[in-house]
Amino acid sequence: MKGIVYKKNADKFSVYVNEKTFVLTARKNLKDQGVFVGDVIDFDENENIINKIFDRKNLLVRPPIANLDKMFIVICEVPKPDLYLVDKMILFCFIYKIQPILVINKCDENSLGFVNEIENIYKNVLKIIKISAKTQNFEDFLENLEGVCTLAGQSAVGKSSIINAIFNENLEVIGDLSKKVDRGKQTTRIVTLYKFDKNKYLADTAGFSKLDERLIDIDYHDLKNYYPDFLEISKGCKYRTCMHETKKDCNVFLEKEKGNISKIRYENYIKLLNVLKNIKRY
Ligand SMILES: Nc1nc2c(ncn2[C@@H]2O[C@H](COP(=O)(O)OP(=O)(O)O)[C@@H](O)[C@H]2O)c(=O)[nH]1
Ligand SMILES: [Mg+2]
Ligand SMILES: [Zn+2]
Repeated sequence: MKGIVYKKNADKFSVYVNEKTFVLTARKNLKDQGVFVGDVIDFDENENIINKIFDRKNLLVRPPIANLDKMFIVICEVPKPDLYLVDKMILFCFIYKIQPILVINKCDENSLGFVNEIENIYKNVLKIIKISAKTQNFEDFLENLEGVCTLAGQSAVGKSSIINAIFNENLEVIGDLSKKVDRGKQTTRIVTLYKFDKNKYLADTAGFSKLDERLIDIDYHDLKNYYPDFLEISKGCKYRTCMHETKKDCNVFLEKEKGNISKIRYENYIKLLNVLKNIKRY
């Protein structure tokens, strides 16, 4: 049988198939390779043994999770967003083939000015949805919940409230996943997926509240390729290899001055470029 690992407890792995939970162990030859939450596996339902791990789309180390499809990056007006962190998260997603979605939470109290500003900065970068966990106004969030998803964002933006709001909505949560124990006080090391109907999985991890640049494993020369909002404008740079660092011959810089590229996005790009240049990779 085929299933998705939703829980890992030492060397036991749980899957939920045909309305039944199976607790499995991995075959010897799979033990070295490791089995992770999010893995799609083939297992023997009589012996409760994992035979095979299907090829992964991605594998994240901290927190440990495989095959992540979407990351909901949550922000709100208060506490004030750290847009450098947001930009790092978006970049991380693009590198690992995860779809980033920007969630503006607390829309029951955000000012219009704030929401407009965020939409202006990010409209050419990623999908934006506006919700309120407090007033249970989050249909857009549920619609976008598909595949293996996770919440990310700095502390106090409402990540736990969103998970709670989903539970309160009485969405059907399957199997022993409906147990509410430990919700809210997760560590970064243990990940469980909550499974909702129709292939909707949401990781309960709080592990994406910061993002160490060392996890961004790219050559700094390639950084510019992960900025969809720079792409079209960068065709006007004099040199194809332009990294948009200097005024001279750079159309991205020029358009930033004119306000056609977000000043904040640009400044955070330069900051990140310099950080990546100084990371020693072995
Ligand atoms: N006004 C308002 N407050 C919210 C909303 N969502 C969460 N909060 C509040 O924001 C604070 C932090 O929420 P929490 O879920 O703990 O954030 P987390 O640290 O990201 O998990 C709490 O006091 C919540 O009640 C919302 O949609 N609107
Ligand atoms: Mg929380
Ligand atoms: Zn340039």
